Amino acid sequence: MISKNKFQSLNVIGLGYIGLPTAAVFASRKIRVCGVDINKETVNTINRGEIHIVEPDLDIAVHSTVKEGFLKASLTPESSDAFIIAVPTPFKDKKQPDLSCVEAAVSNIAPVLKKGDLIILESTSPVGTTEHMAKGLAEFRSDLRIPTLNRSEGDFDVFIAHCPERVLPGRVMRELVENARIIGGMTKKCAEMARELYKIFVNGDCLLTDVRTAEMAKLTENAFRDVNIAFSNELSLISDKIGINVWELINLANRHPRVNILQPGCGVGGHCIAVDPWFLVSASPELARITRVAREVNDSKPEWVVAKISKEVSKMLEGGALCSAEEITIACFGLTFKPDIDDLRESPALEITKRVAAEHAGKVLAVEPHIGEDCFLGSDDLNFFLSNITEALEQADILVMLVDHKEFKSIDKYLLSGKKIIDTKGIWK
Ligand code: SAJ
Repeated sequence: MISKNKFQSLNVIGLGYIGLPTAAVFASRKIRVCGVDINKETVNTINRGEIHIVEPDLDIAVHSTVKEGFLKASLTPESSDAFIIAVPTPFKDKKQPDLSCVEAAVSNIAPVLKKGDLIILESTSPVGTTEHMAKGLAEFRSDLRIPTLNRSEGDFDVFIAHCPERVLPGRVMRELVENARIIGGMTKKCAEMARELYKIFVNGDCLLTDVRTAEMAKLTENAFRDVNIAFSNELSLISDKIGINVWELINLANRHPRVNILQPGCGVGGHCIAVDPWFLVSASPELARITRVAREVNDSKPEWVVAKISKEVSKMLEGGALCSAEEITIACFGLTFKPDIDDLRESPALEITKRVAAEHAGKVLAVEPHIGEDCFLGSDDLNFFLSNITEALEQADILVMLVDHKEFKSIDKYLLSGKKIIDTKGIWK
């Protein structure tokens, strides 16, 4: 059945972890979607009905929507009823936001815009980015009346909104549909138009607000999680020093009806939690004090893990069973930025493994069941050996648990006996 919605066609700019699933879900609701990406290989892969990232159920959605003709990929945008921008917003030197991908997307869509179009920024952005984007569009298209200020009033030719994505990698296809959605409009009408678009597939509540509040809400959510994880990482350092099992400690504390501490680990990675809080800090350095310290605590955890491994090596040598560090093999379990995904972006586990391999005189193995060896082919800075679970358990003297993938949780405990274990996730305790 063809949708009766005002929106029959859509461009999604950026076909990454958010853009591609979003494009596929709209296309599965019979909207004609043109996904735009700067990477030719990505475009070709999608046009073959295949995907370039790992996300449960995404392959099925892309395959069927491409086959039915509702989804296609292209290097350039085309005229449509709505545009969703889902490009990266990383930070550059000194933790300052890098908006160059948003700016490039704006200059790409500007020529094809027409009266009545809706433009949505989905990328997580510092407060003020949607207005910056609108001003950019207004410069390119002085023939269109474009709202450029938060809470603008009056009649305009195009509608602009910020609707941050909030889905969790690994559960994207489900969360896209089920999660509540924050919709910030440059005007009230802009927010209402954006709600009409998202209601095509969103079953959760659509919560309308202005663009600045929507931008700030997304940063707040990720900074809140970062601060909570930083607290758990701080507890893990204190507990280690005084000989307490931090996971037992947190489990007990969390039995209080109003306490919910997250889990410590080897650090915080990914392209969101490890990045977005800096947008708050860079906007108000003198005010965002807890946010900054939390970032620093989480960012310093990998260093602590590396030092702990090095201490374990020294202890083994002092024990006298081995003469030199070269005889000691270390196996690091997990390289991705969190469990059960294939994403290495900002991964503290990868950083730790590389650093250990650079500093340790003996062999360093890495076990990562979610990444194929070809991913590392041609990489000049690969200074460790890729291994599998059995080989690593046989060869290594020190086992370092970095990422609690389900494959590692099910390792028989007797296979770990006799090994020195550094468990940053508390699964082999
Ligand atoms: N981590 C811990 N301890 C925990 C939970 C996570 O150390 O208890 C670590 C993970 O190992 C990982 C990092 O934090 O290295 C981030 O993982 P995550 O699962 O907390 O978050 P992301 O980056 O995958 O997704 C987050 C989510 N935000 C919130 O939960 C507030 C998601 O909903 C957002 O859509 C996403 O950021 C985003 O795109 O901004």
